Amino acid sequence: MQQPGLVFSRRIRTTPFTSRVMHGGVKLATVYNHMVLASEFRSLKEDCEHLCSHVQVWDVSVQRQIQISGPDANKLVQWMTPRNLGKAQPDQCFYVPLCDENGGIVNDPIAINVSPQSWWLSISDSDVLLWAKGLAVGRGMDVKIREVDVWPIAIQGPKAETLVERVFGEAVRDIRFFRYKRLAYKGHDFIVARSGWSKQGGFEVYVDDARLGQELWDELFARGEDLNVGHGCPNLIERIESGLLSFGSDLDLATTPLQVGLDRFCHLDEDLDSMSLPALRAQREQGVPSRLMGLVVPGLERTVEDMQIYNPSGECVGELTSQVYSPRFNAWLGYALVERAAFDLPQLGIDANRHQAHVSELPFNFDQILAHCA
Ligand code: THG
Repeated sequence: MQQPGLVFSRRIRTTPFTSRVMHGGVKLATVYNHMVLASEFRSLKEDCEHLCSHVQVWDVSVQRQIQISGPDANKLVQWMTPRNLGKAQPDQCFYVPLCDENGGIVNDPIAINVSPQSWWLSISDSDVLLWAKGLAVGRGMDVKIREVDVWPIAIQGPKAETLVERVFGEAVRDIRFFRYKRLAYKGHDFIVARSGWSKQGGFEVYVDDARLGQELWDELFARGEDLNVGHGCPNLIERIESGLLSFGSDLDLATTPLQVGLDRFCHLDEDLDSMSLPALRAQREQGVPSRLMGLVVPGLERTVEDMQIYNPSGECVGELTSQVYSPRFNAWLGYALVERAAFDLPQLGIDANRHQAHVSELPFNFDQILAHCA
């Protein structure tokens, strides 16, 4: 089936790298934070294999930076998240669920404390700017909130460190997971973090100068030729195999961190000024009404249209939030929000109950999956 193209405007924004991504042969794109994001180059399978063997450069400008600065910046950001920000090191990338007064997830950004009174929230796909401004105005807080001109590039894959070291020098090797350094490129300091939305290892460069960013992009491709550097983007197969969650699909305002396995980022026993703590504490007491689980169907080589999941009596006990066929495991992999009554079932029906899926914790337990697929 022919799919429609995408029209760019000030509503669906391009990035400094869009023409390069197009020359790189992007086949499918989506919209995220009102901005274009590639989703496929050759095919999901080939993109995934390349990502897991070599190194890719991703235009992840859609990871917009919401800057919250001013005397009340720390207070506002802490109010928005149940994770204790007091524990953030100055060079740390802090994965923080943002939750509303019911514990519902507003967004799940990476927060960086860029200077003593200033945070960058590297957001997933929802309008954090409006939420933060509303809270600040409502509470009369002394902060400035804006989306800054930053367009992150991700360099991902097993050869990412080699490539990034060629451009930024050997200091790159000393950056630990979810830490960052400011490293010079052509005389300009960029934030370079060991992070990225894959489990293949790699870095993210927070490009805050569009022209230099384009030179950096071209240099990564020039210097990476012998490493088989390629174009890429967040890959559906790889991210599901790796257990990474996607806001808007697997988590949203209707779910809390306790339901989607982000408990470790909620410091419920600490004395924090955070709006979601009472609701999250109450939910911990009562137990969650549903939770996100992994589903596996060995040998099922396609996706399914029916988003419901079923118990052995054929009753609907939840819904799929993400799914993909994994060539590596020759299995269909899904995430599902499963209702409490079905928590202990080892299998659940999918695809109008035509297939039985093995239930797994997230992230998936590969040994268990391989045993099922054997
Ligand atoms: N990088 C940056 N910004 C982002 C993303 C990113 N903004 C949008 C989106 N991705 C935010 N969501 C996530 C979700 C998961 C992770 C990062 C961002 C992630 N999680 C690791 C995990 O689940 O194992 C580690 C989390 C931790 O231990 O702190 O990487 O990718 N800049």
